[in-house]
Amino acid sequence: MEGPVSTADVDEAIELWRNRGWVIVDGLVPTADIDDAVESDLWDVLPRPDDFHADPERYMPEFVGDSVDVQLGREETPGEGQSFRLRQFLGHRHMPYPGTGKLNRLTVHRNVVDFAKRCMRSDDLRIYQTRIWGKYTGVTNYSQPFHQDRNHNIVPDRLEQDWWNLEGFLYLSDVDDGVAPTQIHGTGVQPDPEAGHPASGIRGSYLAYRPDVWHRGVDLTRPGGSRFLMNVAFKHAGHDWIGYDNPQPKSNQPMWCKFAASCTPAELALFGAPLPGHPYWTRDLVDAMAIRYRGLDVRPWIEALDD
Ligand SMILES: O=C(O)CCC(=O)C(=O)O
Repeated sequence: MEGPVSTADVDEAIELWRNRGWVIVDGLVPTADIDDAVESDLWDVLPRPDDFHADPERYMPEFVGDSVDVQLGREETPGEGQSFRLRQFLGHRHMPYPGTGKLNRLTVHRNVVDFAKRCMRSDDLRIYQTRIWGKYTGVTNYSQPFHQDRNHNIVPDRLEQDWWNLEGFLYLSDVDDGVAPTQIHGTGVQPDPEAGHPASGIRGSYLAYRPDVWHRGVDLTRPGGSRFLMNVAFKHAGHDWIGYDNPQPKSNQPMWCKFAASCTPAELALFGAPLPGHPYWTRDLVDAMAIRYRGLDVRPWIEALDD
């Protein structure tokens, strides 16, 4: 393997992502920012680990029922060892999240967005995947085979430089042995099942990988263990063949409106909103935007209108 598994040096991390395909950026988001958001909001969307493990039968229905796809809770794929099992995909929660809004703000944390822009050498990016994923020891065997993610793109991935998208996990809890650090291999041919490097990292670290990187989820083995992360993935604007999550279905709900009102034009553009100066905007539309997202600073849109 070329280079270290993880680094706190952002310049080095960008080179590793571009040249090797993956990197863990150690502590990309300050621990205090993560802890603040987790303590304020995460336990409104997922059970606290101590509660869950003290009484799994009580918390399981909520854990399953609030998952993005509750069908996953109904049956288990039989089999041992490295295999995809339906229940591995429980515990997904879509943005926007309830609470103070701090968890929503983490989605557009400046350090992650700047890192993605520098990796992809563009300011015109879209966040195309944004969700939380919680795993708890004992829910299922989380061990998967090595794979490349084929479900972010409706056509085959174009893998030359600058066609890349950037997949990423922002760690909301410390991820170390026993709580399922993703096993990362690299690009090339499918590795043998025992290959790879554990993507361990403290909370606030960001595992970034390209679509051609082989990786796999592993089981949580620590009694009472849990792992929480936020998927935040980026694509170039206009790459409509890539997608996963989109905010439109919830964009008239108060949680999204509060988040949108807190955003800069550049942050809203990460979800596809036209920037100030775009021909889309008229004075009436900017006024409607101010009503829809009460509190949004619409001055940049007004100032960019043609007279
Ligand atoms: O949860 C993980 O560590 C990786 C999961 C994964 O790669 C997948 O489900 O496609």
